Amino acid sequence: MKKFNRTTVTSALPYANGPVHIGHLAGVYIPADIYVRYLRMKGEDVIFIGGSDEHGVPITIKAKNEGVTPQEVVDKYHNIIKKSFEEFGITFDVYSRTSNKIHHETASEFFQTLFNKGEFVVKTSAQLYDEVEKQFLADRYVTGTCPHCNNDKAYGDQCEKCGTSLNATDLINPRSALSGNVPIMKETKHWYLPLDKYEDWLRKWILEEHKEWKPNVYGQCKSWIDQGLQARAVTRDLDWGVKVPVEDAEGKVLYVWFDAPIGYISATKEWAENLNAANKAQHIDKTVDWETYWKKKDTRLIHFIGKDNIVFHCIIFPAMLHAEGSYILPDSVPANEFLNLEGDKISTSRNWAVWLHEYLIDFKDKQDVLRYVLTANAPETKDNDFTWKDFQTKNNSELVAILGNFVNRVMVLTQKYYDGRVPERRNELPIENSFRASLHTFRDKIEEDLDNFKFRDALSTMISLARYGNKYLAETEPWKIFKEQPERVKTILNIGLQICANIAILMEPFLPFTSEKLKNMLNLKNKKWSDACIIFDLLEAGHQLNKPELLFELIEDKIIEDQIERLNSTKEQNKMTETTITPAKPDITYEDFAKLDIRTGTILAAERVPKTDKLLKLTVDTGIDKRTVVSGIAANYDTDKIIGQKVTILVNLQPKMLRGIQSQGMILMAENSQGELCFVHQEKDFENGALVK
Ligand code: B3M
Ligand code: ZN
Repeated sequence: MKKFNRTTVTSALPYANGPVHIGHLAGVYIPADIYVRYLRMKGEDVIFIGGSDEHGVPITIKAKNEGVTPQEVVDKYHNIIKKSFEEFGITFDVYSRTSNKIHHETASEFFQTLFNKGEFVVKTSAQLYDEVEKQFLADRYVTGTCPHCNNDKAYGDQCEKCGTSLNATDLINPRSALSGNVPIMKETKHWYLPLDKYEDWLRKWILEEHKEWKPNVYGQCKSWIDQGLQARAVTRDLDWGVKVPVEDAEGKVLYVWFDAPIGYISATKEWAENLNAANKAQHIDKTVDWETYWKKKDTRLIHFIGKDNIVFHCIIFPAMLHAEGSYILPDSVPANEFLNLEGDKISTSRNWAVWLHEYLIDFKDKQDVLRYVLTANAPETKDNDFTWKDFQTKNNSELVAILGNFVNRVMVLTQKYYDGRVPERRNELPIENSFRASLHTFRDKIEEDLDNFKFRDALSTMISLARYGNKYLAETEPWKIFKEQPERVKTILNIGLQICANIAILMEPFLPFTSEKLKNMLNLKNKKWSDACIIFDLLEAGHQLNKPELLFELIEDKIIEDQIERLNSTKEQNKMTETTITPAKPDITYEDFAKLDIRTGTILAAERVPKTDKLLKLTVDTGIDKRTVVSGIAANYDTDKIIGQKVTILVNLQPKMLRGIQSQGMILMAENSQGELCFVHQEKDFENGALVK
């Protein structure tokens, strides 16, 4: 094993185009925070880097939709996200943002270095361009018909109906999402990172030298490399982002995935600057150097991310760092799979999520309950599901019934029998001897698991110490023998309290708020990670404890039902609004519109057209005449229900033969996303033949 003297931990920079939810927490930030807290408790030199990813097309789309600037969008969400992380005890050393000046400078310099070294290739290609908006269209900005499933609302990067990834140029009938116009193809120049050039190097570095990476990460890298790597454009035609710092790059910015990982480096610079300034102000003679954390060979770099970011952190960013030449490479990338919510993929656009800022409104001060459930259920090796029922069960049957109950019984009995003073331990029986001999295995196991990023297992070992404590109480029953064997009870409660104290230390990385509370109750001070499970007497006899308080409380069915109810209504709403709203049609002139002769009318008679499901033959009084119109509304209206119905009718449509009947005109109907039709009729009872204009 290589010897490291410090660790740089990064966690994916969330896009500042929405708040963060439980999926973010479970996949990235909780594991990273547990890991960092653990290293800190061991006294290691570690920095924990975070920040918001504030560039990219989705942010510009959001800004456009909301009629604000991209900067306003990221300011809003950066603050919400930062606050959520603070509230959940994610202890970043710095939480930066990529719209900061320091980041623009750092990313720009990085690009410049690669450019000067001749690491890019320049290519010109034809891309979709919106002539009305005078703008090249990112794939997301183009909609059209999916060539695979015919969905006419597919996006240029993906068809959400059949899930196929697309290029905007694959779409049939592409339209600009900005203007609705048909885009043209126009030549544009971009800088590409030739990943093919690094293929052999990557193959060796990952597939041979990092066989220890998590199987899901290693597997994804292998499949990318085996498929053959291609040059990737690292610039875009966009006006939001880090300007491309070379000549002849007007209107171009760095691709968001080029600048975002450099954000880890910029954030580290910011951290060092801030810390040095603070030290100086306090006359502390200590400075830190950001480069130590990124360039020294004895620094270990670890990226915590979700599985959709693997290629960027294992292949593209390392290739960038390698090309630059002066940086270290990640030692490990413990990516997680996805967390689903009640069986469905978490989705920001469909509001299918448990948002962190909302959780705390309903579950005040229960950060650790969520931290616990999300760690116990972490999608470490496969996708996992968060359900409210499971949340309740884990709270009630594990946190309350095992952990809380054990601590509470020991504390309350000590309070009752000894006024909250730690009793003396006199004689130990075999049960205590064997426990004492095995105590170290709890910490050993937790360390081994944390060192290997197995957070679920580590948490479960911590809980098993409380489980052991409960079993010990059940076997020794101090409350039953207090009268007959007072000395024995002293020993039992002393041991119980030592277990509580060990738990208070071991739980800190996982449940920091509860650990704090328990340490206060135990009046436990200045204990280190290395004390746990080694020093048996963490609490001396005679030590005064504070008043016991409950660590956790039961969550009632009603609370859980309300959450489920809320999700159900989200589901209903989504069904209603999955309106797959038809994209806007191209503009027409007023003259085009004026050609339409639309009038008010009344249905006089209706009959089904034989052998069809949809068609009705209607007789309509148009004010001008009484005429026959064939209309496709039979699925929605019975013939006898629509006699006398006021309608709006296009009267100058060329007559057309439908099933042998000449149809003269078109009744205007509105159609919702479910294909249901309804009449468009006037609010007042106007005479037939009134002009609609
Ligand atoms: N913002 C994607 C994401 O939030 C992206 C991560 C950047 S890490 C450098 O999933
Ligand atoms: Zn499709």
